[in-house]
Amino acid sequence: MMSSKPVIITCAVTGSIHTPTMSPHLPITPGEIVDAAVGAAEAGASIIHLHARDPENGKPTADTDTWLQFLPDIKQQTDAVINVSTGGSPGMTVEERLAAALQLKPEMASLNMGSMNFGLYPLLEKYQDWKHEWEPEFLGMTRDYIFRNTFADIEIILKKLGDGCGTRFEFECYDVGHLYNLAHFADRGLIKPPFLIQTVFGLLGGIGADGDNLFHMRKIALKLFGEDHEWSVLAAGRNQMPFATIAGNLGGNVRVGLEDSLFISRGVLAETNAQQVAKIRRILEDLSLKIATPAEARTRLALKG
Ligand code: KMH
Ligand code: ZN
Repeated sequence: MMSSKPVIITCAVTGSIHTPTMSPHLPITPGEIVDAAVGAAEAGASIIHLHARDPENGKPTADTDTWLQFLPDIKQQTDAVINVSTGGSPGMTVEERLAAALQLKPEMASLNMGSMNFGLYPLLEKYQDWKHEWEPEFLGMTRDYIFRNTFADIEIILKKLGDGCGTRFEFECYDVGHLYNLAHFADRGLIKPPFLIQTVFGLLGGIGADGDNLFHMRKIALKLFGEDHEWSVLAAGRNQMPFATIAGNLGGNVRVGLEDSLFISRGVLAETNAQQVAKIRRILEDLSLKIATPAEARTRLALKG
């Protein structure tokens, strides 16, 4: 049965996977990140998921001062929910990944629900003529990279950021086991519903972007969390829009943005994050679905506002 609930669109504007060589449109500087976030919010995103990059070379950074160069402006210019990554980027320690969020005390932060291999090297093989030396080194590192999110790490983030700062979470689940990890923390009373469950498809190391997997993740999330969760979907690369379209039509929420795909259609780079938000909004509205406002997202996710 199709839900009539408005679809919450999250836009992840820059991330820490793509590098400057891959697209001239990837937001890098604080000004570019502000413009990307404001444009995405104006196009219909009610949540903006953020990472910081070194303005000089685009490398993902954990430096809180860099965050402070764009976050206040985004808050001032939009009503969107700010979601700060605690996933950071390959190579950062868990402490580094958490540092900015602990100071910024955002309404939302991402929380990755299990350790996994994280392979970016297929991207490495697609590009040449790198703009910066760090890019091939960074992508090559993921031939043997473990994205660390142990039970103890997760518990620390829940306590320090959740209990300590009133931040609520986008629970990133890259495979079926991550849903059970989340249920474990719910059973222990360390998290309270409603849970925003971001099911992630198509990253090497996580569950593949196969339609059967989408339905399976949805089914298990429903079994484990029932009415206590808001289901959302992101798929990397070319599966971004098809998966978001299916999720929206199944009563789910969606995430788009240049963090997850650099493209607007086959072989065509997105020039802005807003283009991707506008596209999924258009598709969903054409299918008679409504788009959630930031106020609706805050209520449904029980955010501190
Ligand atoms: N890069 C995404 C697939 C995080 O920032 O904590 C997942 C993500 C992780 O957004
Ligand atoms: Zn992220």
